[in-house]
Amino acid sequence: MSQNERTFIAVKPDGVQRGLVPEILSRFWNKGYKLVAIKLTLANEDLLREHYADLTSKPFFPSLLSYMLSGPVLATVWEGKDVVKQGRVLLGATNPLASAPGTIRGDFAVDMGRNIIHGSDSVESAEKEIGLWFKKEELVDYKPTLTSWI
Ligand code: FUP
Repeated sequence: MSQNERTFIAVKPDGVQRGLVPEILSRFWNKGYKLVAIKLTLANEDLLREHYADLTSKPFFPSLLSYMLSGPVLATVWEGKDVVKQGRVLLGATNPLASAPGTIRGDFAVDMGRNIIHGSDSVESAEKEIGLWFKKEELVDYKPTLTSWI
């Protein structure tokens, strides 16, 4: 845990198409985190096989793949104290039926296969995922003026 910890958060195709991007970005900004990278992108199968390397043998992997390829993904990187763990708290449980109200999945989703958002589950995964989805020069280094007191 550090002040400069980073996490990878992706709004999945259903979240983008349902217009949930502003709501989701607001939740991270309002919590006090700093956005350091953002892009709307179409994933490809090679990227997703690396991103979900531990899930490729699961029976649900083909449907996860086609879901993640069904439209643009908003890839983001956020920075701040304990952002990996706190990001997962903001997201809620993987299965939206188990996600508490007040969390992103708890408020906006009902289906595990359409759970609108991804967040890194550890600092190590975050480093791997940031490297997969972003080039080094896409991560912006700046001092936030609005959140520096949080
Ligand atoms: P998470 O870390 O919350 O994204 O959850 P996982 O890495 O375990 O799963 C990645 C994605 O696979 C989930 F967001 C949804 C999907 N999934 C299923 O569709 N069925 C399952 O049984 C488990 C995961």
